[in-house]
Amino acid sequence: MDREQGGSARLADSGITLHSVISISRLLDVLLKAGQIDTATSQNVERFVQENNTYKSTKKNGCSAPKKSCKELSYGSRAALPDTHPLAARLLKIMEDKKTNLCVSADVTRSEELLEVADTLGPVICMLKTHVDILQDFTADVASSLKELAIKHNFLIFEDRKFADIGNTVKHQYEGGLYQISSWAHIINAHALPGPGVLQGLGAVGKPLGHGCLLIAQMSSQGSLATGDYTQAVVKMAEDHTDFVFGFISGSKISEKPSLVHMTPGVQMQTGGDGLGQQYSSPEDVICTKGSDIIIVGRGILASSDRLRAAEEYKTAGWEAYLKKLSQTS
Ligand code: 5BU
Repeated sequence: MDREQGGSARLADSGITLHSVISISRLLDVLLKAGQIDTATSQNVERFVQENNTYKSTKKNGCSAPKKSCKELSYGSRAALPDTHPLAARLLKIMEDKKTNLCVSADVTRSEELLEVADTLGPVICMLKTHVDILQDFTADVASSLKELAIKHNFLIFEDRKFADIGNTVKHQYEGGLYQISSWAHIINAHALPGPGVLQGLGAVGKPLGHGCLLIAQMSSQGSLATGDYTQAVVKMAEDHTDFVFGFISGSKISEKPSLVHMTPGVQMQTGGDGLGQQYSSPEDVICTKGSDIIIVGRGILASSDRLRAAEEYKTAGWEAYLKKLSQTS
């Protein structure tokens, strides 16, 4: 049986054609149709197979690009597409200009450290991701300083709030409370779980301000339930709300629309996990093999004794993977 994890491609590289009796996808089809397994199981297995495909083509630069139906466009070209959301266009332009697809996840608990991270790493990132509710000393001044640093270093601010309630509640959570997120974050994210009302509520606040939202289509944590049909439904919801949603949090490219941006957390040079469910992939794997656009890196940089040097290394790795991806489809 062909497990479809690279064996036939590897043999093909040596001029050998594999004739398999059955493939894993055919087997899944048969079992699904016979009612022996459910859709979720079938999709989980398919995902596992894809994620564990060890084949790296020797024909081009050693990176196995994802299946593509069309040519991969540069960040700059995507910024200029007519249906790209203005905020996504701004982001893609920053990425092109600064030659970076690195978003740093500034998961620190003191405001002074947050601002220090933003000022030090600002020159090498396209985006700074925050968790404002883990700060022990947040004030409105911190938000103002962060905004100034975003202007100084030309990056966008993404508050990783993961809104997941009815429209009326998320509207208040986004605009009000202690943090007044809409007054300083260009980007927020939301779970699609509550249905489109979550976007109506958030959009009522964010759209007039020119802000944008990412939908969480997949998560990097082990055993995440955001897979298969759920992920597909999130893609549809995003594609139906492109006046506010400009992309996804996902492990790989899940929409063929070049106007939508894919951002991936769970990135470190060393793959593995953190013992609390987080699962790591390398920048090369995320950008080149999985076809995502932006790497989100937290502890891979924050835990380093030289954060700037670590961020520069991630910036270079992410950018080289992007150039490799472009060269493979040009
Ligand atoms: P890390 O230190 O690189 O593991 O931090 C990852 C960050 O990305 C952290 O702030 C998480 O809350 C965030 N994250 C994630 O890790 N996985 C996800 O699926 C989503 C967000 Br959504």
